[in-house]
Amino acid sequence: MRVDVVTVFPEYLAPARLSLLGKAIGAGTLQLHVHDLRKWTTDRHRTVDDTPYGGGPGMVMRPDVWGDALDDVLESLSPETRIVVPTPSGIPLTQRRVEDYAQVPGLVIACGRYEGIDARVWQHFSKRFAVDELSIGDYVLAGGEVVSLVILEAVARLMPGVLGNEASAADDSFAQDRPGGALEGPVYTKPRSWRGLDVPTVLTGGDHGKVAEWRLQQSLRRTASNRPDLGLGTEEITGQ
Ligand code: JBB
Repeated sequence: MRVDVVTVFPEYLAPARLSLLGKAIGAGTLQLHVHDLRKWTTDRHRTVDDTPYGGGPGMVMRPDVWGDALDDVLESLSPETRIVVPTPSGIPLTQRRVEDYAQVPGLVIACGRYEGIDARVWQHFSKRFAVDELSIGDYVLAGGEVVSLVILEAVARLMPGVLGNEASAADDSFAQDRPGGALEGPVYTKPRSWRGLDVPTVLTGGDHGKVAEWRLQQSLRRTASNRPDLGLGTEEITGQ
């Protein structure tokens, strides 16, 4: 698939060329195109922002600069391309949505800075493309660049041949087939005893039924403790 990222900090995307993502780019599985938004400015100071109408703190990114940038970037792209706009006010990124993105021909990720991008940009481009305002959590970042790295990595590891171990992608926290969407439990490897701490004996006993039962219990306990919002109460663990 093809991903275009538009940003005032194109160097921020350099880590995408490393590791698993870099391998996907090298193999041609992922085509990454990073664009400097300032290329579409027309004034001497290469201005991308201005003061907000109605008052308030900070600056807002100008619609004219973003409009010209997206006209050019989208020109040659499939109409099935999704426009993704990182914003703390967006819909939550979930593994389900990552799986959906992995199926489309391309994404254009529009990275805002300051207090965000003039809302008319999305009014305009949603006439021709699906636009997703997207949040990766309930906190505020300084810009959408880190969000674009998150999306790229989450999507790339689902592409054929990227992970190497095709089993791992399906069997992790947030896998849709885990009972009730519970989290993964703790994991262990050698040595069996480390700094006086032993691996739980059930994992070394060779009874695969007991191992599965123990892992389910650990998974539900961790989910109830760390993620009460996922709606798996302690009754699923204690049976009461
Ligand atoms: C960003 C977090 C954007 O779009 C907005 C907005 C508000 C505050 C800051 C930003 C910068 S971009 S992506 C995730 C922040 O409303």
